[in-house]
Amino acid sequence: MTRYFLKGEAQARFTQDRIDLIANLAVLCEQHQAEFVVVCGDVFDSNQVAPQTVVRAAEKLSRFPYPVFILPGNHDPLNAASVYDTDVFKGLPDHITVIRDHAIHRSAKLPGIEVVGAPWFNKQPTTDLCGQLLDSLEPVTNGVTRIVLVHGQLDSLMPDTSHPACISKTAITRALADKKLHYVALGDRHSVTDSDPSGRIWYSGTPLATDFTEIDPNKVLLVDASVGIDPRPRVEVINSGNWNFLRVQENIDTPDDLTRLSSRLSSIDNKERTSVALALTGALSLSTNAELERLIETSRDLFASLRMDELRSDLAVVPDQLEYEELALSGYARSCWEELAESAKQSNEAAEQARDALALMYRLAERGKS
Ligand SMILES: [Mn+2]
Repeated sequence: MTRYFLKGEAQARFTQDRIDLIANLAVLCEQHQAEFVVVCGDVFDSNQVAPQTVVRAAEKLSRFPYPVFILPGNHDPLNAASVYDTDVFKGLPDHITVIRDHAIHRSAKLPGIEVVGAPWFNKQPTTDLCGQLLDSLEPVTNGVTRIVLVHGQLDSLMPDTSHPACISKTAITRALADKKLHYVALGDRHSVTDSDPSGRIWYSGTPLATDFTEIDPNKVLLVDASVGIDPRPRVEVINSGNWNFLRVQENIDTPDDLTRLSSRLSSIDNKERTSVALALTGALSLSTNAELERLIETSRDLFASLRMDELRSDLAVVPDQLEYEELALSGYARSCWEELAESAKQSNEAAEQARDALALMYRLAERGKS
């Protein structure tokens, strides 16, 4: 997965961490005595992902000591270009299963467990794939726990449910009542979501954060299927990732505000795995603005990335009399400054350009002083 704001080594670290996550999950399984893993779609960002990524992920999977069930999602659907039809995936050991149809999977290693899923075959399904699967299921035999793997958006969480591929929660609730399943593992949302009071319909979110929009990323769910049938499954949220995509919102008017921003940035742990988007508002003097630019410059190399979120920022740089005097300009430079300062007071596009020009002049004149 490439992120336009991650450059060079930060992108390489992100890519590697996503692959290492597979081995880390095995460690978590051991720690928590989990017996198998289900992954509900979008293991890969796309079927056109770099061959190196596929080979490396498959190699880690081939060493994974627990059974894994992988459901193709909208990013990695089972179409003609499917990543799951590559030789490396077809050569994976038997305990790594890609869900390719509605067949029920049982394993001698997992007595009393059934896994079934609704894979995506293309990026734009025109029907509720989960509902279709549930229709085809018979009630579960006594003593068996059946887990259903689904990918997509649950209608109960959507503001607009008109899309034909929306997953009907009513259909799931009905299937639960009909004893066709015990637990629905959902994928697509990147935030852990307990989607039903029964505790049987969960999005596990994303095991490694990928974007600024996620609410509760870096998590996996530990589900106790042995008590899954009655009265409700025990589900524990476990940390699995350590990337952070952080929006830092601050109002910057004075040098004190800048100090606050500076200490907020320096207090962030694990900077090399943190991407920061600065959403800054306020009206600041040229000297404070120059300080801010220095802070951004020095912080940038510490973080995986650090940039101004222009859409969410609104900073006006306003020269003050003191700065003018401090620079002790004369001759042409002085009249130029005065003219620009006059334009900067307006509230039009030219004023914005004048303020930018003043900021530049301030920096150059300051540099000339030292
Ligand atoms: Mn998806």
